[in-house]
Amino acid sequence: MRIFHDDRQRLHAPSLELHNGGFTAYAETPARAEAMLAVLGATETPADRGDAAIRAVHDADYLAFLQAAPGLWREAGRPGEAIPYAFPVIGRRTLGLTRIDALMGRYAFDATTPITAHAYISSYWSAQSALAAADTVIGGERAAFALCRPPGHHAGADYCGGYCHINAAAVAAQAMRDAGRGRVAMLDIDYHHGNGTQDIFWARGDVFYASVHADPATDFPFFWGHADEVGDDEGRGATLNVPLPHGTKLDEFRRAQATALEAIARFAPDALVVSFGADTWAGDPISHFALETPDYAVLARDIAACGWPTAVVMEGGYAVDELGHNVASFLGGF
Ligand code: OKP
Ligand code: ZN
Repeated sequence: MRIFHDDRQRLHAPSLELHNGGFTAYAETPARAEAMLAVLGATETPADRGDAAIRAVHDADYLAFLQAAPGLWREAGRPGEAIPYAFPVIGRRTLGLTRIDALMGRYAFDATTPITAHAYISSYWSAQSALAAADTVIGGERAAFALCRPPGHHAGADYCGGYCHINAAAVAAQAMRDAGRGRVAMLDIDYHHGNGTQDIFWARGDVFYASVHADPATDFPFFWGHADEVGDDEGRGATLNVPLPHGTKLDEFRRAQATALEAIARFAPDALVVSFGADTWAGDPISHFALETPDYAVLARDIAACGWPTAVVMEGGYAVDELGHNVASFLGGF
């Protein structure tokens, strides 16, 4: 399987994150990509397809902000990484504020996603890797892998959060649509619900979003991913959420994925984008499922058996030492 990755995806390297009331080492590190590269072997550098496909998913003012934020932070006299702390929650106007802290809150939904000087460039190339995988699949290959890092599925059209700034999987799905694939499905099997992807396609009937994830009653991102969220307007019925409890093992996860695949089959997609996270692994430091390394091959075989041209986009997975093996197991299943 062709694998796409660009070195610039490893520039973004926040130092700390707010975790359970204190600061701990940032979990989403460049070492994650290095661990995958060490096991997977040869990768290809994606071509630069420009930002039109990114603009097809994200708002222009948000993308301008992502690029300006590190400079505004420095101009405000701040050391280190730009981190928000005040948010215009539902009901507050976003106003025309220009203070960096107001902008940070306006364009983020959490405080765990610093905008470093390299956040945009790393996320840009992560999206380019996803676009290369999408093009490969559109070109006739059965499957391709975008070794994305930073992840993307928590980023919405105009917000960052959950370690994500640009939604590479959504960019890939939209690119497939724009290349003439009439119906595109997305299967998100990261431990966390992909709230950004869900929001982006919430009111659209041409892109189906199905997610299997930890119950947001107990897990990040809390405010999305509940079973009664099914989409709206043209998109009503084109969103499916299957929340699962802590401790979930292969059998239960596989049944939930089968429910998602059956719904996708009824949608009858022309192509599939998989948001794959290995943070469902039993030893993941920030998650609470109990999948084992060989289980990923089982899940991948179930997906491959559906026969849809499939672009796999990497999302989470924070047990760095096992990450490469878990990803290799999954890709081997194809
Ligand atoms: C990104 B992806 C705070 C706990 C949760 C955000 C988790 C983002 C996961 N330290 N922080 O879906 O793997
Ligand atoms: Zn995750």
